Amino acid sequence: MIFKKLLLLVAFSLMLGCKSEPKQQIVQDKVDSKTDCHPQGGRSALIAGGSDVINQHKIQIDSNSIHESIEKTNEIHSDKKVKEGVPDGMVLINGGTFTMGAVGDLTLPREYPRHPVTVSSFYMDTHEVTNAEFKVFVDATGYKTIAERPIDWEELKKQLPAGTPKPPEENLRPGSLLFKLRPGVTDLTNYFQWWEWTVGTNWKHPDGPGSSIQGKESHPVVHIAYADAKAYAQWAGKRLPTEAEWEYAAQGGLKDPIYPWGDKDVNDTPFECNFFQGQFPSFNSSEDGYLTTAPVGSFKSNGYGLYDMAGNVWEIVSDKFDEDYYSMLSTETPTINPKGSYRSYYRENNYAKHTVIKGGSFLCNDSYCSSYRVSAKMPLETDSAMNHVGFRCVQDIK
Ligand SMILES: [Ca+2]
Ligand SMILES: [Ca+2]
Repeated sequence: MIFKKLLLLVAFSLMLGCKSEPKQQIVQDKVDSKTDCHPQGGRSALIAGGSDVINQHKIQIDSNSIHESIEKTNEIHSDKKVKEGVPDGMVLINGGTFTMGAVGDLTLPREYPRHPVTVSSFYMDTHEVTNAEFKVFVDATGYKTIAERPIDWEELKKQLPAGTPKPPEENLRPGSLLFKLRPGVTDLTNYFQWWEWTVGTNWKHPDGPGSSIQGKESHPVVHIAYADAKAYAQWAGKRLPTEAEWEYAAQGGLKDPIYPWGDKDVNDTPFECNFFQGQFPSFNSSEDGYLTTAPVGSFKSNGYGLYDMAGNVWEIVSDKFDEDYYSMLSTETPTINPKGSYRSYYRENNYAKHTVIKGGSFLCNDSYCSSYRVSAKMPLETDSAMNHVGFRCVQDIK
């Protein structure tokens, strides 16, 4: 299969006449009407039949409820500097105050308003959790990921509009969401087109049934849902980062950078991260060397020694996704160690619960969400896993 893909890529390169010359990237227009590349509703919507299920039943939300019962966490801020005892595979992120939210001109409303945030010091994994690392956890505990478990229709339908018909039994077998290149697709406003509910897909079979992680031990683990990431973190004596910790760390000590490496355009070579070149979603030229995941640490680290804070795979953080969350916070006084909104709120689909994911993936490019930006974020249904979503952990300083 991989060989076949390589052949196709070579054929495309020859057709484009750019085999031995520097490649001119195809620059797509930005899609204004849509902002996310994920299907609204995650696996529940795909299993139940696609975009119509969600779009015909949009919930009207009372905007007055947005400002109710805001929960802020005002823990004692610690900026103590620890020089010794950094756990293996982690770096110390010294706490501080930064401005969180929108930087650059490809931002989304959910990234506003910019607001000051203070985070305490913590340790952070230098790289996304790999297949090899996740296997140690599974071997030790027998843990089965969400994507490996049978689906209970009674639970699933709670995340769908009332009256949604039960899908065929074969769709309720364990599986995950798999991105499929769609040659010829030019309408980018329906992101159900390039995601498929694929039975038999999970972290051990990341590209679908029959695929494996052999030879991908150092690639980030994928098809991880929120509960899976939390379970791993707990077992490892760690936890998931808050979005504020993640964004602070991604800045790498720079002041208001667009990307973890600064403001150099993501499309300028040499590439700084694993993202999508070509024509989304029809043709991935993989000029950066990677069609899907790359081994962790294949690109330069940011100023804090953190790899792949942009691209490769999205990273699950602990905050609930609420696109109006930042409007609840002070723009004058730093919020100390914010842990996210009290509620999950995503206008496109408020049936499911969503968590925040950060950093973008090998599927991101400027024509869509440009989510390799430090301040970018997307929602992920808490019961859904995908082949471009993984995570990394942090640890408190004792
Ligand atoms: Ca790539
Ligand atoms: Ca990443």
